[in-house]
Amino acid sequence: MKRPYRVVVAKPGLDGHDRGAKTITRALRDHGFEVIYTGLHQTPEQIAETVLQEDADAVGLSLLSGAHLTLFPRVMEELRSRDLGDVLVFGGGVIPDADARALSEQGVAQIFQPGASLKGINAWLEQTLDERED
Ligand code: B12
Repeated sequence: MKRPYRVVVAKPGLDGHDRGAKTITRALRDHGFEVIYTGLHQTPEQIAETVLQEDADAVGLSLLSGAHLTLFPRVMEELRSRDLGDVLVFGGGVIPDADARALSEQGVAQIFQPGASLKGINAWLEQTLDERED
C-alpha cells in the first residue's frame, strides 16, 4: 500500500443489518487502512459530511435492506455537491447482479455480494487506490 488510505464505511438506511459493515471495518483496519465506521441509520447527507470531515479517499456503503438503487445514487449526489466526486465509492450487501451492474454504470466502482472474501476486498481496494495515486 502506497500510503495508509482513509476509508469511511457507512450504513445508509433505516435497517439494523450491521454485521457486514462491522466485519468489513475490522478487515480493512487489520489490513492497514485507516477506517472510520459511521454506525447505523446514516442519511446520505451525513455520510457525505463524514467523508468531507474525515478527508477520506474512499467510502464503502453496506446495504442489505433493498434500498441500494435509491441510496447509493443519493450518496453520490451528496458527494458531488460537496465537490467530492473523485472519492472512490464502493460497497456490498444483498444486491442482485442486475442492480450491481446498474450501480456500476452510475459510477460505483465495485459491489461485493454475500460470501465475498475479505482478502479479495482488501486486495481490490488496495490495488484500486494505489492505481489512483499514480
Ligand atoms: C443476520 C440477519 C439479520 C439480523 C441482523 C443482525 C445484525 N446486527 O446485522 C436480524 C435478525 C436482526 C435481522 C433482522 C431483519 N432482517 Co435480516 N438478515 C440477516 C441475514 C440472514 C444475514 C446477514 C448477515 O449478517 N450476513 C453476514 C455478513 C457478514 O454478510 P453481509 O452483510 O452480506 O456482508 C458480506 C457481503 O455482502 C459484503 N458486504 C456487505 N457490506 C459491505 C460493505 C462494504 C464496504 C464492502 C466492501 C462489502 C460489504 O462483504 C461481506 C463479507 O462477505 C440476511 C440474509 C442473507 N443471507 O444475507 C437477512 C436479510 C438481510 N434480512 C432481511 C429482512 C427482511 C430482515 C427483517 C426486515 C425481517 C423482519 N421482517 O423482521 C429484519 C429487519 C430488522 C431491522 N431493524 O433492520 C432480508 C432483506 C430483504 C431485502 N434486501 O430485500 C434478508 C436478505 C433475508 C431475506 N432473504 O429476506 N436480519
